[in-house]
Parts: sequence; structure tokens; C-alpha cells
Amino acid sequence: MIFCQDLIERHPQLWHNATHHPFLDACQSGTIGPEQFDTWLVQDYQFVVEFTRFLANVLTGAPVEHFDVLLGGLVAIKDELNWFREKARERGLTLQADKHPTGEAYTQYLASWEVKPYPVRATALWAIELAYNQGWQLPGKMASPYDEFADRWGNPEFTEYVKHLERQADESLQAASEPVQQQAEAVFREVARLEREFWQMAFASPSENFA
Ligand code: HMH
Repeated sequence: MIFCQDLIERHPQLWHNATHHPFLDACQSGTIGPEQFDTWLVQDYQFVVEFTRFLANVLTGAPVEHFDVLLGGLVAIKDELNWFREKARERGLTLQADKHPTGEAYTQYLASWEVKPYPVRATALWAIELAYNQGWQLPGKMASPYDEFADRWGNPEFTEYVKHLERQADESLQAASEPVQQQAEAVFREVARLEREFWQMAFASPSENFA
């Protein structure tokens, strides 16, 4: 028997590292470099494109009782993709950039999870959304213009959405076999590691070369 909260309790350091990063602290204080922030923005747009496909895939495996929450997520992500395009325009950025190897690795993992049992996918979805919900919230009120970004994933409605995702993942995990629960734990660990690396990629920019 495993619940989402158990996963966090079993891997406190991994989860801490996924949700606390100097990148986010620098957004909070307003000292983030524009290049660092722009790298994050362009790469995160690319991530969200692939994440949209993942979310649609999770829906295809879900029991009909879970549709409401997941369809709400898909509607919200439509708005999010347009918002990313708007922010990129404001900052004079092109979104057609190549994926950084870190982003490429993350999206390959996303694709590999699409063939896993539904409880594993539901757990991955919850962990990915919670990482941003907590990551953007934990530093406290952010400096402008980063407050708008923090609000997108830190707002109370998004927090509520993540709680619904947790309930659905928990429900599916309770009905899952032991090996499937173990797969869910392994995927949770991968999400935490990849989230950390994603922040690190943007923070290290532009000193790292893109492939
Ligand atoms: C890397 N993780 C990453 N980007 C995001 N936009 C989210 C999670 C939340 O959707």
C-alpha cells in the first residue's frame, strides 16, 4: 500500500532538491540573469509541448471518473501554451530553439512513461505538477516580472488542481499490484531528479553549449 505522500516522505532529499533551487531564489530576489531566465522560458515551452502530449496520454488510460480533472488540466494547458508564446514575444525570444540535452532527456522519459500502467502515469503527472507548484511557491513573493511566472504555478487554483491529481493517483495506486506501485516509486524518483536538472540547466546558462 502506497500513497503519494509516502513517496515524498521516503525521498525527502530528492524532493527537496527538485523544489528548491538557486534559480528560483534568484527569481524571488530579482537577481536572475535575463539569459538564464530566457533559457528556462524557451526550454520550458518546449517541455510543455511534450507534456501536453503526456497529459493527453494519461487521459486515454484514465477511468471515466478521472476525466473531469484531466480535461480541466488540458483546457488550462491550452491557455498556458498561448501564454508562453505571449511571454516569449514580449521578451523578443524565438520559441523554435533546439531542445537542450537536459530537456531532451526529460521528454524522452515522458514518452517512455506513456506505456506504463495508469497508476504510474497518474503518479508521474502529480509529481511533475507538484514540483512546479511547490518550487514557485516556496521562495515567497517574487520580484516583478517573475511574480507572474510564480503565480501561474503557485496560485490557489493550481494548488487545488494538484490536490485532485494526488487524490486520483492515490486512488489508482490503492488498486495497483505491488510491482506497479514499485514502478510508480521509481518514476517519482526520476521526476524529482529531472526537475532538479531542469533548473540546473537554466541556471548554468549560457556557459553550457547546447547540442
Ligand atoms: C520542467 N516541470 C517542468 N516544467 C513545467 N512547466 C512543469 C513541470 C509544470 O507543468
